Amino acid sequence: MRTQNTTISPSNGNLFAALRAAFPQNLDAVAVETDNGLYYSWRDLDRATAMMANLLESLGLPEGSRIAVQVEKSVEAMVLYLATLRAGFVFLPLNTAYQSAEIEYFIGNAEPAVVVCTAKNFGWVSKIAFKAGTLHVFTLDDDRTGSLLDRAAHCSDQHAVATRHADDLAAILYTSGTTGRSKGAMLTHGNMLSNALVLKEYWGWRADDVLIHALPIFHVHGLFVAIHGALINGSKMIWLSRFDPKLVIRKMLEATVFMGVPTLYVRLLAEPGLTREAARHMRLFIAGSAPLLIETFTEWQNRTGHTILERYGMSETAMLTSNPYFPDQGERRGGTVGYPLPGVSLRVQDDDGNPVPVGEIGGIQVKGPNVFKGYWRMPEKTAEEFTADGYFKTGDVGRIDTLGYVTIVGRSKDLIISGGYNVYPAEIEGYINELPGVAESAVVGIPHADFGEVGVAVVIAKPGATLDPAQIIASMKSQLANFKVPKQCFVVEALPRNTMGKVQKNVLRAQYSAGQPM
Ligand code: MLC
Ligand code: AMP
Repeated sequence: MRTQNTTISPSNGNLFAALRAAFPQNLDAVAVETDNGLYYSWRDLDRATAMMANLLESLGLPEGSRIAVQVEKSVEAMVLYLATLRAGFVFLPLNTAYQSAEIEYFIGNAEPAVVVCTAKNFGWVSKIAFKAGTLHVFTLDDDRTGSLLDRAAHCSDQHAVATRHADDLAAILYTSGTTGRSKGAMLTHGNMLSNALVLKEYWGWRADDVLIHALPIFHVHGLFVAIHGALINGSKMIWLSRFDPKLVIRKMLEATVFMGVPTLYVRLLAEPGLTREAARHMRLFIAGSAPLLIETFTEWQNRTGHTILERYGMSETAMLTSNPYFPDQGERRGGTVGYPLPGVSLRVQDDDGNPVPVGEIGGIQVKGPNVFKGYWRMPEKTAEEFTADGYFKTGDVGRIDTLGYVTIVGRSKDLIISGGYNVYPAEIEGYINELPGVAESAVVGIPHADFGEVGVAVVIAKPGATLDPAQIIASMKSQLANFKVPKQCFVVEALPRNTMGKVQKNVLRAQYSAGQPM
């Protein structure tokens, strides 16, 4: 059994201090290589984060200020994240697909002191931000332009990392709930550092590893698991501004580690260029954020000779379980998410709060240094989601087998995971129900070859009203992030209900999955 690395134990609990301490001695080595031919050394990252941290500090923001960011993926956007940590503020990343009503909610709820957006969106984003009391709105584009960089260019490249306690907030990630609006999961420096250190050991990171970074950087997977993983290990990243399967395959010859949601693996498998030869330089393929089909797991083994390592986590907890990397810890089992990570206590309980026997199904609950502090300004909601003895109820349903492998079999939360993004039916239904002529609606997830799962909307018209499904979809597209928009919409006479009058979503799911609308 390997022990957790203890070489990085900065006196400062700031996550950035630990990441910085792990930079290699040779600061002139390449830290990040981009798909448009740019090279950033470790010194560049150090200087750029210092300058941006100095800029943030120069604004005289109150302690705990949130820095909300909705920008395209770029190294400078990552620098902004690291600079926010470095200066001790709280990072709030926002999916680039979010539209104005969604952004208005997040900014109104989080009350960020600083908002950073693209130049293209400055008009409407700044209007929303200033209305919510934000003091500073900067722009940042993926071609290294924008007012944020202009201002940072005038700042010193020397900066002492702000001292933070492990329990201080580092980031807020918005994640929707089963009911109501999105909740901000508050993650601390300690949550993320403990997780990064555990994964460094568990996945056997090596100093000469090179990570292909192909995920967006506004969610846990791309922002924390991937970036922290490379930085805490002083490893280079090959930075792709967007996922491009052909480019990933080409870059595999220069890399050793890849992380992706299952859709990325499905799309890579569709490329004839994915062969054993193409993957020969790689050490590890990691999948997560959504269930990896056993067919994908097996086909990957056949095509590349590599066994994908599947792990499981969530915004509120970072990573919780992982299949083993080292063979002496067991095999990587397709269809399972592996063992609870060191330090994570994971149990399965029934609805009455009793532990279920080994191998039986129940709600997954977790406890550990990686588990978040609570939902932003929602103490009641936070209390509801924790048990009396301090376990967080994940909303995932699963079982643990006799060897300790965890399998996720479903979710008690009404959630669709589409291409690794979460879509909450309640939010979409709320939107559809407001459209003229709609009496009610139900949104369910059905299997999809590319995205794993996609939403389907089933809508009932008000008496006398006529609804056009195409119009309903078009209306959603104009208001909601594109990945949330159901791929199909059906107008029907009635929804199936149980004796209590509750809509039977399992019946709808079965009907529409089988392609047999009512
Ligand atoms: C894009 N589209 C999607 C979609 N992504 N539809 C459903 N689900 C998705 N995920 C739709 C768009 O709406 C658009 O439709 C069309 O596809 C083309 O859009 P695009 O932006 O060009 O798509 P593409 O670049 O191909 O993006 C697909 C993708 C992307 C798989 C690369 O979705 C992606 O990067 N997913 C990763 C998400 C992720 O990082 N999740 C981690 C969460 S963290 P139209 O109709 O408008 O043309 C987490 C915790 C943990 O869960 O454990 O890790
Ligand atoms: P998010 O709120 O975006 O962080 O999504 C977290 C959710 O993604 C979890 O609660 C799970 O439902 C799901 N998830 C993450 N990893 C896996 C996995 N490997 N298998 C199945 N579901 C997963």
